[in-house]
Amino acid sequence: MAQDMTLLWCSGSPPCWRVMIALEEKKLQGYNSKLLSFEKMEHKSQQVLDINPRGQLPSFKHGNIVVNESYAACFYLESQFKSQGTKLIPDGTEEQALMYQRMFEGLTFYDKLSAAIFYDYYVPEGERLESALKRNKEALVTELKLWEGYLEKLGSGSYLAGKSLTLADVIVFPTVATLFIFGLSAERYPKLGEYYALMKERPSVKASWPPHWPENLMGQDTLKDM
Ligand SMILES: N[C@@H](CCC(=O)N[C@@H](CS)C(=O)NCC(=O)O)C(=O)O
Repeated sequence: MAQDMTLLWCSGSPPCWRVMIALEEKKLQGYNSKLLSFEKMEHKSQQVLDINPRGQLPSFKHGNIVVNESYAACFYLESQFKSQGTKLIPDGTEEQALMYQRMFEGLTFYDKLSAAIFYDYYVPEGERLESALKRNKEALVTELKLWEGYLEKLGSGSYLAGKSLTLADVIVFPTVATLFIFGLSAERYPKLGEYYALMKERPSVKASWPPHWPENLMGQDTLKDM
């Protein structure tokens, strides 16, 4: 069924991972999956540019339809395959509102994470400032406290918008996983730690786990003092 779908992606990219989790949850296994190398600049190859003029990953095609933006691809998959696999948009008014709220706050969360851990990638060498990196890390701490509070309010074993998995989890979980891979302490952020553990067990997450994240990368300590 998914043979007419193609996903170009790179390992460890939260935007790519969102789409992969959505495909798994919607039972769309069997799509054409092409792992590209960021280091080799394959995201700027003709193969990508033909689908995505921005030269970014994910790049996603279903038949002749192109939906590259990760949020858009997740919404598209849910609306095209509504009755297949996990229902990702809840019917309940409150749960649905919370899902929308959290998934779009997820953009800010991802920006704050990126500014703290990919600082050297985004800022050229001569323009880097210790004070700016410190400020970015402080902004991430403020953000982390917000999400810790959201999860605390929902209670143990909850997903981001309530008792069931929704698009908010599909979209925000890769950000949370990246935090822990980069050394965030589950002792300091126990609710986020619990949520990470809950999501890690989902077959969709296991099936799409970034291949370059073996256990031996867990020692990364960029965020250990946050
Ligand atoms: N808004 C896009 C962002 C995609 C994105 O930034 N992808 C990164 C990989 S994580 C990329 O391809 N960066 C290369 C570039 O921007 O040139 C989405 O959510 O799909």
